Amino acid sequence: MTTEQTPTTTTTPTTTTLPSACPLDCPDSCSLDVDVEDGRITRVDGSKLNDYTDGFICGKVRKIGEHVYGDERVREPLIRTGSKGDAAFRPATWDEAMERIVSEFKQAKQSHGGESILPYSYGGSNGYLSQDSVDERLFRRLGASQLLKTFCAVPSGAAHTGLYGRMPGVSLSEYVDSRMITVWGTNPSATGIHFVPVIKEAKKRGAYLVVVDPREIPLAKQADLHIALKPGTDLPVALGFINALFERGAADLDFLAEHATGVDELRARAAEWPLERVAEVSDVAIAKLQTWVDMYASTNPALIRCGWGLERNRNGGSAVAAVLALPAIAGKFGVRAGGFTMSNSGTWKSVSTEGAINERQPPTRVINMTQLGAALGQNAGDASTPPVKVLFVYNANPLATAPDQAGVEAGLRREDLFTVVFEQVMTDTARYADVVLPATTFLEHRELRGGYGSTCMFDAKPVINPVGKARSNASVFAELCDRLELSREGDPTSGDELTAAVLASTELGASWSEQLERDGIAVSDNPRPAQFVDLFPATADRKIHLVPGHLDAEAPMGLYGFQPDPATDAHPLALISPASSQTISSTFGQLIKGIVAIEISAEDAAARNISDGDRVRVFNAAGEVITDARVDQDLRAGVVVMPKGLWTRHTHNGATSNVLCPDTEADLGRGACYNDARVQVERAE
Ligand SMILES: Nc1nc2c(c(=O)[nH]1)N[C@H]1C(S)=C(S)[C@@H](COP(=O)(O)OP(=O)(O)OC[C@H]3O[C@@H](n4cnc5c(=O)[nH]c(N)nc54)[C@H](O)[C@@H]3O)O[C@H]1N2
Ligand SMILES: Nc1nc2c(c(=O)[nH]1)N[C@H]1C(S)=C(S)[C@@H](COP(=O)(O)OP(=O)(O)OC[C@H]3O[C@@H](n4cnc5c(=O)[nH]c(N)nc54)[C@H](O)[C@@H]3O)O[C@H]1N2
Ligand SMILES: [Mo]
Repeated sequence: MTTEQTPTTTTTPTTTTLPSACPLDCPDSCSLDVDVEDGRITRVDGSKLNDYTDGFICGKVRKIGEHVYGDERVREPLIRTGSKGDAAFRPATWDEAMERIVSEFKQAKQSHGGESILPYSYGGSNGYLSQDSVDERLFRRLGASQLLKTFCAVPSGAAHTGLYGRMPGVSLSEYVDSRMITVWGTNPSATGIHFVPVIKEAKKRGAYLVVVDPREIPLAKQADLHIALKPGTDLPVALGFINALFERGAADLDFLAEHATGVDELRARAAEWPLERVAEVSDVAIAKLQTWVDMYASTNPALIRCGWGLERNRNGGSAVAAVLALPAIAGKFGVRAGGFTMSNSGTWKSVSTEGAINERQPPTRVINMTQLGAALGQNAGDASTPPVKVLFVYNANPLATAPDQAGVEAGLRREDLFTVVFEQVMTDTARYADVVLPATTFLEHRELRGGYGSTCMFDAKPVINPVGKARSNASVFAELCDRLELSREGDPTSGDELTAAVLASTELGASWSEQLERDGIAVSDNPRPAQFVDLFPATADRKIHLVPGHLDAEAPMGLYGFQPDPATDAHPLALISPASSQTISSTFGQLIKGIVAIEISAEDAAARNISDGDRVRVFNAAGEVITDARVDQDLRAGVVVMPKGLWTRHTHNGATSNVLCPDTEADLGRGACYNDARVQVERAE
């Protein structure tokens, strides 16, 4: 065992229970108890250390043993022997695999410059030790291209930061005390399960529940009001809401005068959206909109839980900004259980990994990860921009998660591209690699992570030895630095050194470090913040900026400018691809057996002569998916649904919704527009 942990309990002479914490990309950050028998995990369950997750966990992590020990686990370095995409490999030693990578790095740098190397990573680990630390050191010192990480939370982050300076949200457990809850563009029954009992309890105590989601998600069935808007129309809905508040004298002008800037400007922009026009564009009955505005204006305390479903389109940044402006306009701040929650990552905003990286970022070119297909295109390089010659993928599975799947696939097939995929399992992307490196899971390495929903931090030690020859990100990137002679005296590299370097970046680090050592968990200095009571915007003047100039300049139509639906007569249906309860993005996708269906409304199915179980072709100009149809009686017309994160094996033709997703950019932050896919569906013969 590499671990130095002391067992907390001993259930049988050979079973020890060790503490851990889940760093997967989910707001909840569960604390875990892991039973280990003879060096193998036999049980994973929740622990009570995190009182928000309170001892229960999702089904995915409960059976993570199938991921850790499954047939598809990558257990040793592999070198390609067949064609790209075939997953034909031979085993290799770490030494051989590393030497091959080092020689490709050197060659690419020599002939095309450092920018011909593209590191590609995303949400595989939300921890400070396995992303933006030693990996960044290597790629900065190589002078590699930079990756703009735009898959998720970027338009919403830009809006949240622009208006409130990343002011953390109301803690999710506080929602029990709210009298009105609006769940906007998030489906916690899949994506943050611990919020569901909180809402149930609030309802029991009499809270009024509104769900804003094109789908009838489980919470919508219990809601007092379900606003089943057309995808991508949250912006007009929220602006219409703001306008209605001003019009009926329900705007809190005193609060706004004291705490906000841009009030008149926002009011003028919202005035373009009378509820009649909103109803038409969003396809929501005006009576419903009126009831909702009335309830919100008259109920206190009221909370809005804003999720990520509304940001993944051309209007996403402005939509989130307008939603987050609502509590300010309606005067919902200044009391407990009033205000909003978006991401709570702002709890850790004082933490920086720069000390762990230990190298400044050189001014190299930036590539938007959402446009990987274009970046890998044969002719993407010219005299001023070198071609990508080496792609190093880790913490990500772009063939399954990036838009423009056909473009990504064509790029990965390029014979003159050298691709490394550093992975836990043989993903769709890994099948195209020249070299596959085996990565440890969080149960096999140390991870330091601060949550973005529940506001606690964990320093989780490994509970088992690495499976096979798997290694952690930190150790592999440090060795690559060594082999390339890029390491320097004083570079933090071990788990202890990296953890210390990260925590040293913030004044609060000493206190957190002490708590982590003593309790196994650190909590923020203000775990139950009340907005505008003991928590204020982190903007320079501590005010809410309702129309921040930099966002107004960035958005193509100005902030709050609406871009119409991209549907055409040929491709009239909006394809949305929300999270499913079986995967975390594409993680654990290998464990889903069989074909995954597309959900279509009864009305749209009937119009196309499609019955439940029929094989269908879902298509647009970018490509097609052949899969089975599931006719959903509860789904609104005009929308079809296929979960994000599917693998190529889950459809009949090996393409997923991502083949239909455009690589266009949202209005803010150049974020991905997955839900702007517009398609047609027909029966496949
Ligand atoms: N089980 C599980 N949990 C997860 C994840 C997972 O994959 N699986 N992923 C994690 C990650 S990476 C993230 S970012 C979060 C995401 O968590 P959520 O915020 O819940 O995000 P999504 O699942 O993308 O979308 C949420 C809802 O938005 C709806 N939606 C789609 N388009 C629109 C729209 O235009 N307007 C509105 N109002 N709603 C719309 C969808 O129908 C969906 O029900 O969850 C995290 N937790
Ligand atoms: N169609 C569609 N696609 C989407 C979305 C959508 O709404 N629609 N939403 C997107 C969202 S919200 C997100 S966040 C992205 C996620 O996009 P990705 O980050 O590409 O997806 P993940 O499935 O999280 O991939 C993480 C991979 O990292 C690996 N991994 C985990 N830990 C480690 C580690 O410590 N070291 C190494 N080397 N590897 C590790 C896992 O095995 C996994 O294969 O997907 C996006 N894709
Ligand atoms: Mo995400």
